[in-house]
Amino acid sequence: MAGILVSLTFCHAQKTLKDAYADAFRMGCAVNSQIAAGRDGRSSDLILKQFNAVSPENDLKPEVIHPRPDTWNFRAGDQYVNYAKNNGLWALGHTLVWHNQTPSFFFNRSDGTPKSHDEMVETMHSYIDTVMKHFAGKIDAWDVVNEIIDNDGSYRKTLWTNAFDGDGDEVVRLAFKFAQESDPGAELYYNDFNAWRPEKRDGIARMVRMLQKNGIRIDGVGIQAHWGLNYPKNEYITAAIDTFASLGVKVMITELDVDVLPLTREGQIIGQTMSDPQFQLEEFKTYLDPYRDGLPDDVQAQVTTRWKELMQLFYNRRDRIDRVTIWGLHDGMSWKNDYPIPHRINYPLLYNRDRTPKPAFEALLAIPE
Ligand code: 9MR
Repeated sequence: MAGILVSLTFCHAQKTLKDAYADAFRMGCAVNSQIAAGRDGRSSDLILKQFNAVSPENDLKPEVIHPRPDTWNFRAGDQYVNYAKNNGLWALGHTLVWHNQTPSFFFNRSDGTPKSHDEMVETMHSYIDTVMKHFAGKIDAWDVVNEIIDNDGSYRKTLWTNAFDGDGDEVVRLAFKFAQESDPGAELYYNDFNAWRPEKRDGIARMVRMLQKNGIRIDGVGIQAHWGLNYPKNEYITAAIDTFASLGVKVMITELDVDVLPLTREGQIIGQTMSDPQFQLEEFKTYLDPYRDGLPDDVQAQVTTRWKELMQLFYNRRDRIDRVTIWGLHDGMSWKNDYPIPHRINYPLLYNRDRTPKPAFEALLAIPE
C-alpha cells in the first residue's frame, strides 16, 4: 500500500506539460541556435521532456538563410530540423514573408533602385520555393506570412506591401499560392501580434476569407501572445480565438510570454524611442527595471495567476486550439530582456534563469485535471 502511494506521488511529480495537455493541444517551445546545436544541454533536456513541438526563434528567417544575393545558408536551419526530427518533435518553419530580418536586396536591385513588380514576384517565388523544397518533409507547417495587418485592420505599410504598391491582398495571395505549390505536404499559417484587438482581428479574418474565396489554402492563424500581467483583457483573447476558429482554420497561440516589467509611460511622453540611452540612466532604470535582484513574492504570485488564467482559457477552448507555444524556455533567453528597452531583467517565461521551474509551471500542470 505504502509502495503504491509512493509511486502515485512520484507519478504526479513526474507529470509533464506535454502529457498534461495531451488531449487538449500540442505544447510548443521556441528554441534558439544554442539549444538546437546541443550547446545548451540543460535547456534541451527540459524541452524534450516537457514539449512536443518546437519553433525556431531566429534560425529560419530570411536574413539567416539568404543573407546576400549569392549566398544560401542552411546550416542553422538544418541543425534546427535535425534537432526536431531526431527527437520526434513537431516542427514549425518561421517565417517566409516578413518585413523584419529580411535583407534589403529582396526589395532593391544592386544599384539601390526598387525592384519592379515582376522582379518582386520572382524574388518571393524563388525564396519560398528554394526554402520550402530544402526543408520538405521535415517542417510540418510554415508561418507563410507574418505581421502584415495593422492595428486598424488594414494592411501595414511594410517593405513587402510597398513593393506591391500597397496591394497586401496580392502579397498574401502569392505567398500562400507559392507555398502550397512548393511543399504541398506542409500546413500553411498566418501569424501576428495584437491579433486580439477587435479591428486587427477582423482585418485578419477578412484576409483569411479573401484567400478562401480565391481558392487558396490557409490552414491556420497564429495568435502571437506577447502579453503582460494585466493585458490584454481575457475577453478579447477569447473573442479572437472564436473568430478565427469560425473561419474553419486551426487556431494557435504561437509566441506566448508574460512581461512583468512596467510599461514605459515616460518614453511616450518624451517621444523618444525606448531604446534611447536615456533609459539606462539611474532615474529611469529604477522605475523601468525594478527586479534586477529577483522577483518579489507578490509579483511572482501575480505571474502564477496570469499564467493560470491564460492556460485555463486555452484549455476551456481546447476544441478550437491546435497548439500553444511558449516563446522560449527560461527567462535568461527571452527577447523581452531587451525589448522595448535594452538590458533589463525580465521574467516572461516558465523557467528561471537557472532552469528551475517557476511556481507558474507547477500550476499549469494542475489545470487539466
Ligand atoms: O525572439 C526573436 C528575437 O531574438 C529577435 O531579435 C527578434 C528580431 O525581430 O525577433 C524575435 O522574434 C519575433 C518573432 O520572430 C515574430 N514575432 C515577434 C517576435 C518578438 O519580436
